[in-house]
Parts: sequence; structure tokens; C-alpha cells
Amino acid sequence: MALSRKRLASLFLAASLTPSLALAHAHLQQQQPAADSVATAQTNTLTLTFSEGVEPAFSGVTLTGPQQQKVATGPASLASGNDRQLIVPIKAELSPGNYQVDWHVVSVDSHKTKGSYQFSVK
Ligand SMILES: [Cu+2]
Repeated sequence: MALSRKRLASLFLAASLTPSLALAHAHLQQQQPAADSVATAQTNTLTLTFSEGVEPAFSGVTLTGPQQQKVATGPASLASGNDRQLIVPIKAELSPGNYQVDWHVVSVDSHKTKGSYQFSVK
């Protein structure tokens, strides 16, 4: 049975769309506290917004403080109704100095991405 012209067209469309979908990794678009900003000592949450949905069970951050110490953080979860936004509770008061956030995520298309940014506390 010959494929109809319409069916053939949709197959070509699917084939041409697949590579671009596979390349859609989760890139960090926004973060709170913002990269290179000055946050308050009361900051108790890191919020990271990505370009696509992420899997919280396979995503997380490491927060490193001014004396290169690891700052305790809770498990990452998704913002309600937004699978592109990862929320990480900070379990310690932040002393003044520079902080580095090293993040890693697995996006809903199962690709891994990672990166880092810094902020400081007055
Ligand atoms: Cu991807």
C-alpha cells in the first residue's frame, strides 16, 4: 500500500523535528539569588529556572560557602505548577562572603546539564 502524500509529509516533518527536540537541553535561564548579586543572610531558598522541564529526583545543587565549606541544603523540588523551576531549601544561616552554586539537572528528555554561578552575602 502506497503512503498517501499527506502521510509522507507528516513523516518528513516528524523526522526533521526530532533532532531539534533532542538538542533542547535544560539551560539555566534565571536564578534567585541572581548570579553575581548580593543576597541577605536570611536567604533560605535557591530558585533556579530552566529552559525546559527538569526531574527533581535527579537534579540538585551543591552550595559552597566563603571558607570553601559545604552549606547544608534540602532536597530539590519543583515549584508548584512549574516543572521548569527547581527550589532548593538552604538549611543554614548564610555568613558574609562569597557563595558558589554548582547545579546539575536531568531534563524531562533525560539529558544531563550542569553549570555554576556565584553570589555573595553582605
Ligand atoms: Cu535535551
